[in-house]
Amino acid sequence: TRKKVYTHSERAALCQHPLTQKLLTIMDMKKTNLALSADVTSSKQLLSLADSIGPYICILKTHIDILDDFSPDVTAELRALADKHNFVIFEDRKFADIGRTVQHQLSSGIYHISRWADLVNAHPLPGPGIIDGLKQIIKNFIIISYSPTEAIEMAEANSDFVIGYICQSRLTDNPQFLHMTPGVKLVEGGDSLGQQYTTPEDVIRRKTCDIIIVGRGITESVDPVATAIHYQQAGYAAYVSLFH
Ligand code: BMP
Repeated sequence: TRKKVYTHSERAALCQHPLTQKLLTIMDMKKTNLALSADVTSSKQLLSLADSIGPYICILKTHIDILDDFSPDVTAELRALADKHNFVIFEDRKFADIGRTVQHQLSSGIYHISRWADLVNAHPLPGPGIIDGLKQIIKNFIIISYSPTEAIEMAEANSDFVIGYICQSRLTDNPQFLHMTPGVKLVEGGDSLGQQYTTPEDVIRRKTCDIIIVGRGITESVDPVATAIHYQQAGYAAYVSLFH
């Protein structure tokens, strides 16, 4: 467990990175630690989710390459919605190559990720070159912590760029780094392809992570907006309970 638990606004004041400050301020103002993983294959559906659920989230997480009907208008529209509802766009690209290749993957191709994403993520496995490559093109990224030792080392060495981790439990007491956890549902369980779910309460209270990432728990529910509000409330109540 952590030695000291900071509120979102206390942490915003402690953090140096502008995007971390922005995110923590959004979390504080909108009372949400919910990230929506909008894993749909239709652009219309993606934009509709972003607009209707935008008021309740701090982050919209995308997999832009799963859209069947991608066009640059979609990302322009997403940017407008991010400004309208005040959320951060995180493209879950999981970069994992040498520096020069990830630079191309980030700025070129069909998606031009660096033009519209606030945040991307990378595996620590390729070593420091991946960070150096990404750094020259985008200001913000997070590290996926399947190998925690390497992830922490890389994050600490690049705290001007790395804003946090994708992980299943808190890796470090350093309040500068946000911990974001996927595999969250209101009811524990799994899917038929190996996904394991834990609850908002477990992620925020027991594992002391900062942000819950929820996909199908919301997108496949009968009423996604009402369900998103439910996750927002469950996640935020767990955060508030840390101070009681
Ligand atoms: P869902 O809540 O529908 O299971 O979606 C989880 C989302 O989080 C997916 O977009 C997936 O790519 C992502 N994710 C994950 O599930 N586990 C990881 O270890 C890393 C991820 O990015």
